[in-house]
Amino acid sequence: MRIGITCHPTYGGSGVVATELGMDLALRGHEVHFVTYANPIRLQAEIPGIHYHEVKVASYPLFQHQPYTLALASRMSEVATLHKLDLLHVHYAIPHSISAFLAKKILGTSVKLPVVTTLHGTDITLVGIERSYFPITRYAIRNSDGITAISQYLARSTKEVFQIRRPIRVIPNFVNCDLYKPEPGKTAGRDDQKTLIHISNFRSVKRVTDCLHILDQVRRKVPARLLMVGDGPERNSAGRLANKLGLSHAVDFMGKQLGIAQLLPGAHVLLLPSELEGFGLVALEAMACGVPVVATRTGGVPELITNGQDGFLEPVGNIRRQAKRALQLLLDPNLHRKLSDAARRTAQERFDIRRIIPLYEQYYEEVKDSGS
Ligand code: GMT
Repeated sequence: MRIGITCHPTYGGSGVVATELGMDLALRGHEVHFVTYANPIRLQAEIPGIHYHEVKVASYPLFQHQPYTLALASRMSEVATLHKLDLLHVHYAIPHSISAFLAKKILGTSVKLPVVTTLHGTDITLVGIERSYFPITRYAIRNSDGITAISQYLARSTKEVFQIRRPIRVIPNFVNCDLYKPEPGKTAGRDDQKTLIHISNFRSVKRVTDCLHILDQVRRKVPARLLMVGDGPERNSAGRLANKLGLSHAVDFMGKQLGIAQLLPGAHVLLLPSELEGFGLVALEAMACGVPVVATRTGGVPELITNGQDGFLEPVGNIRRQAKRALQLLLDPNLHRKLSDAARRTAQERFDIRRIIPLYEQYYEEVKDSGS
């Protein structure tokens, strides 16, 4: 198939999923056209079958905000015509789904361009429910030819909140278990100091400061450091809290990193204290690397982690219990090994890229055949 993909090309789960999906589709023989304003950060453009089309947004003094959504719609329609796209797959409802809808309108009825929208989490749970975006998000969901969500939780809440009656196909996030894999040598011999890791875009929904409070409690019993990977609005308040708690020497704010698959195997535990997660892709990446996760019981995370078997789930904001779980893992090598092995198994048996990509291929065929 000839597939167009649009995503937010920046650091973030939905862009990562879209990019990995596109690259794997290309490796499976499809022709894949990315249409975005910048090269998605993980895109390996040298893979045969991968094409990238930049969206240029012309500025004009009259515009206080440049109309990216419109420039994107124009570019989508051009790429669809030039490359005879069979389907357009957009990730994150706002604004991509609306641009795709407009692109279809530009093309008119003589050209078929089915649009699949994948919902990732905050496009529904935060942005979509904002008063200014609610009607257009609902319109986008109702008017896409196919809708997928990355967890049962997200499909359910989308249906409830936006009163959607049509089916939403759940296709979970995935990981490449050949790239994300344990490297026992990386933590062996590091028992003098344990390593906790947190990876996110440092938005308030991630509750990054909880990681510092957890580290504070852990360090009362075990020498430990915390790697804080990523950047975003809460970066400064996290830095200030680290100072206030006297933890600056034990916390490494590493900023945005590309080599997550190389960083993760060196950690003993991943912390994911989020208020809400549509899925929690980084938890899956950690599990594939055999790194047990201490996460919050929220959103789609319980569909990934089975509490006590391949990770731990605790209530949002309950630092004491999250710290206790991290300590259990750090102090009991048998428990750590058991959960590490089980986490890797879960990633391989349920979420490996080879299992999930065919579900998208099958869905594309269904949407195409349904004749939109
Ligand atoms: O986590 C973020 O805020 C980034 C966001 C995105 O769209 O880039 O992530 C969402 O999509 C990921 C990939 O599907 C999911 O694994 C994350 O759970 C989801 N984030 C939230 O719902 C907060």
